[in-house]
Amino acid sequence: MNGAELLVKTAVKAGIEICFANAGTTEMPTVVALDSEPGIKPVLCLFEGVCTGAADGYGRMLDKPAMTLLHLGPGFADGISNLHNARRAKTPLLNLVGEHATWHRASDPPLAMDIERLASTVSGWQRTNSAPRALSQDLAEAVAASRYGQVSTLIVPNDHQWAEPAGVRIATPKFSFAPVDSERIEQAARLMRAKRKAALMIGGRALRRRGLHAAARIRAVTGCDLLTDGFPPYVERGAGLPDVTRLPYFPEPAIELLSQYKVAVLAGVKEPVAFFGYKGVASQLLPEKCQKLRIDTESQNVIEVLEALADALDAPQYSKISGKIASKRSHPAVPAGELTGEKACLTLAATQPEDVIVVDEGLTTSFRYYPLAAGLAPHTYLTLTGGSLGYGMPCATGAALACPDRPVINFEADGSAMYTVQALWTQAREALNVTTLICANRSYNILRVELSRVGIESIGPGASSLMDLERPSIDWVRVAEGLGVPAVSVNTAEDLARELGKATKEAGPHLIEMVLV
Ligand SMILES: Cc1ncc(C[n+]2csc(CCOP(=O)(O)OP(=O)(O)O)c2C)c(N)n1
Ligand SMILES: [Mg+2]
Repeated sequence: MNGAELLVKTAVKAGIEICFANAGTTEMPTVVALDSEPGIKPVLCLFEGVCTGAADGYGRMLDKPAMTLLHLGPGFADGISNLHNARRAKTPLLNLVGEHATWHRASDPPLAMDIERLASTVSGWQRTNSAPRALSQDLAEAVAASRYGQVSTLIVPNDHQWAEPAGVRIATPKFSFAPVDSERIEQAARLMRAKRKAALMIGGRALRRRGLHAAARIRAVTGCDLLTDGFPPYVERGAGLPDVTRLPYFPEPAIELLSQYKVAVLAGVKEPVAFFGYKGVASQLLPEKCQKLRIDTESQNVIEVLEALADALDAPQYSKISGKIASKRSHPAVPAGELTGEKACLTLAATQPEDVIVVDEGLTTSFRYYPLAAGLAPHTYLTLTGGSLGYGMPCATGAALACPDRPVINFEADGSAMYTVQALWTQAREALNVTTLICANRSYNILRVELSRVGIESIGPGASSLMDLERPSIDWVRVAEGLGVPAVSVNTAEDLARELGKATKEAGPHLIEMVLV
């Protein structure tokens, strides 16, 4: 067995089932080794930002890592933006990066780059393999580290992949969460029993069903409100589940909302901060006087931590309190007439199928959607946690591969879509059930909103040319069809409802351009 086969066998044993790849000469042994192991599905992505974003989407859905295979420093650099989003989302993710042969590196060949420095900006765990015989152990450690909710990066020299080390055993990842800190739990229980206005801010795994149930139990006995950050990576939503308030994007309304709380217990999230610094507005969103307590660490399972707190408060089981706390089923109607952002949100809420995964990168068009969706049929909702554009299409691609039996709807702003539009090709090739809704407002609209916030209402032609997406306007139907995805353009709510209904029922990817007024 050569080093590359050792890597692939170790990955299979560690539960890795998919590899989003864009490889080159330095990764060739690993490319070949993937055929020796049917356990890993190789998926070609035509840009590394698609590989990393797809691995993020896959990891968010299954809470286990997908693997990427990236080419040297330049390939890794292409993927960094979505690795940043994955890091912010605390997604388990494994990168395998090829490096030049050890004996060749010193001659400084054209593609040589400081991969370790690049990797360190996004990786919670990283290593450059030092010997072929350590490859299996390195990979097992990388997978184990990723399971806590972080990006792991293993850099492997090309000659180590070809080498055939003798007598190496396939290693298995050793992974377990740190135990719950019972003193912390007691402290939190005391705080929450004190009958002061309390917020329970939850994030990460806490927004999965079991975490939500535990949070609801805590709410049932303490009356606390349930909140999450502005851009949660993964939330299970819908009728039967407790609703979690999302912090507004701009700091002023967020600060206003949080000003009522005397106590904030944080689980799976750090203290919320403003997305940007605006002169005269605080960075921290919780009031200074509010008593804050984080009850988990990154190495604990926040679900277990919340369940321990619910038990410490003698909270009844979820089935006993769900009638009081869970969202009731709502049936919003399809609106009529010319499509606006608001009507796009209403139409999606009225039409989305049960069990759908909604990947939201709809920015100024989609922000009205979240409150409309609390009472819909159960579904999963993913957002742009790290703020780096171009996550939506790749993330939808990875989510669809993780959950092939579920429909995926990608609510996607037109500017953001163009960063990683190559993902459509992978959706076509893999026949993925993704329906992309393009929000064609033909501008970087949010930048205009940000400008008017600081009082600038009129801008010159130069600045304006950096914010409009006209001259030419993007022909979304042809872009999609050119990449193998059937597409239509709509400009009324009725047409959108009809096309969305059709697209989500038909197998394979679809794109609907929503021309917005
Ligand atoms: C990688 C990256 N580049 C640039 C930006 C800055 N930026 C934030 S929003 C935005 C424009 C978004 O336009 P679009 O996706 O069309 O959404 P809209 O504002 O029109 O709703 C830009 C360029 C960013 N957040 N991330
Ligand atoms: Mg736009």
